[in-house]
Amino acid sequence: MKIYFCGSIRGGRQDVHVYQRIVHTLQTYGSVLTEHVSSAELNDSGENGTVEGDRDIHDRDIDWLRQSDVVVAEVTQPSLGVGYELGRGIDMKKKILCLFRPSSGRRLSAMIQGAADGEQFVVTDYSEDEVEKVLERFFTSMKQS
Ligand code: 6IA
Repeated sequence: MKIYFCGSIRGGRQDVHVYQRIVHTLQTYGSVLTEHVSSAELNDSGENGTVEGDRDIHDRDIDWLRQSDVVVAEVTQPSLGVGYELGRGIDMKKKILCLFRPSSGRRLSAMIQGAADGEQFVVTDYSEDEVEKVLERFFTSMKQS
């Protein structure tokens, strides 16, 4: 299974340790095309020393999104790029799981919360120590449907 993981980069890297835990768990379910999103070396300017233009990043990511079987997004840290990927993913009729931590004190955008239909587009509140449990529940229900 090809998994596309979304998490904030230029939107802010505060949650990178959570992204690492999610990606580590996702790797037990399939191949994560966007593992670099959880890299601690990637800063909030979205650079890691590689010379890569924004258009190349965009085109490669959209190509991976197209190839993916499922999209998992950590949406607690607001990110324009993640919101964009989710919109494109909905259009491509991808199965999508959004993970939000209410303990952040934030409120999730109505455009994400309001898109939830409980089937194709699932939004789940969770806490960091529930990552493994929440993903297990999601992938088990995916297998059954
Ligand atoms: O607006 P943001 O930068 O927060 O958007 C984050 C989302 O866009 C992530 O889910 C990524 O899939 C995608 N994205 C944004 N910047 C990059 C990027 N930068 N590389 C790959 N995906 C990106 C360059 C890093 C590279 C040199 C390793």
